[in-house]
Amino acid sequence: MPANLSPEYYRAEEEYRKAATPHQRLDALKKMLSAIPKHKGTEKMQADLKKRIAAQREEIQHSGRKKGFSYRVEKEGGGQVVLAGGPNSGKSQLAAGLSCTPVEVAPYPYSTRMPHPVMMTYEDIQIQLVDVPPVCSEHMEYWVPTIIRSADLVVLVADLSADDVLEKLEDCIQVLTDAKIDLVAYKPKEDFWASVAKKCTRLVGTKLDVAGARDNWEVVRELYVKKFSMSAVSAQTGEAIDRLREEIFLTLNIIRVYSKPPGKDADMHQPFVLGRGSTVFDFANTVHRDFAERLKFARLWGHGKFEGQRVNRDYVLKDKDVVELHL
Ligand SMILES: Nc1nc2c(ncn2[C@@H]2O[C@H](COP(=O)(O)OP(=O)(O)OP(=O)(O)O)[C@@H](O)[C@H]2O)c(=O)[nH]1
Ligand SMILES: [Mg+2]
Repeated sequence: MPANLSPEYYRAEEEYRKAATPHQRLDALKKMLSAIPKHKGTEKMQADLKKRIAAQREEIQHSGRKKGFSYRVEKEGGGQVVLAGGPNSGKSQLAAGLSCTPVEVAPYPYSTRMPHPVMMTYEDIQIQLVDVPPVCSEHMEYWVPTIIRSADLVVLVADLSADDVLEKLEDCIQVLTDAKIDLVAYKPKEDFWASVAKKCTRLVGTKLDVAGARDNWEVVRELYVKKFSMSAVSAQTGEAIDRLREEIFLTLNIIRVYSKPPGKDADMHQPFVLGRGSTVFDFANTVHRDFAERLKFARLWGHGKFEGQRVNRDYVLKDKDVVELHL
């Protein structure tokens, strides 16, 4: 990534990262292209941006033609989690168990053919889960990596009832590596220009109720405990499913912040969801762009601070903080 890019460019790149619709993504890419300095040193970047703009245009046209269906899943709620794993590993059943909504489950492999988003409730927020067809070397729908690349978290599903669970996991990880997706424990800062996408991943072993599954879990754990955060559950009996909702929330690395208008009660029903490490300034920017520019200070109700403590814009917020913005 070359240096000497303007603040205008970085603003556009940030816009691209936060874009929720294909049209917003297209607008942001165009802004990035126009903000990039035009000289020999940026020729490759310009060409790359032009390619992405063309692909984005195509996606928009394509989704217009094929009414109501797009391989890209629009983000909803506090975060988007994709369930990736081998055929028949239990992804759909896990999506159903976590979200308490029906999802097509079948005893044969390749039963899921389309991306299927469902919403999971964790306390007072909703997190989007996306069930997708299997990831394996035998066969994979070409668009599955695209969905994985744009998700906020990958839940790598391992079938603990299968004695070849390790081989299946390795196969899945290899297929993703070939698709330039690197599964990692912690999400690094996103680099628009990186050719390999590093995706924060939690490994979830399922079908723990089946005989022999606990032994298989020990084997998986031993091998992967240093690489990923991990959980073992049964989507059939519901064992450890409640805990997994919380673990998914924690691995997403997000916090909830409640807005309190001055002189009024806080709205404790609809938290704003921000990335961990966000400041009062980021919160103000999320509430309203104008607020960030006009922000003088904030008052805070939360942990480790006395009630109504005055804090400045650089203050790093914690989960469940209540913030009163003063403009
Ligand atoms: N005993 C038990 N069986 C499970 C569990 N989760 C899933 N299954 C069974 O495993 C089979 C496959 O489940 P699915 O959820 O459809 O698997 P999938 O990974 O979505 O499969 P594809 O979409 O075909 O890749 C079904 O017969 C499920 O009933 C579980 O926790 N325990
Ligand atoms: Mg399925």
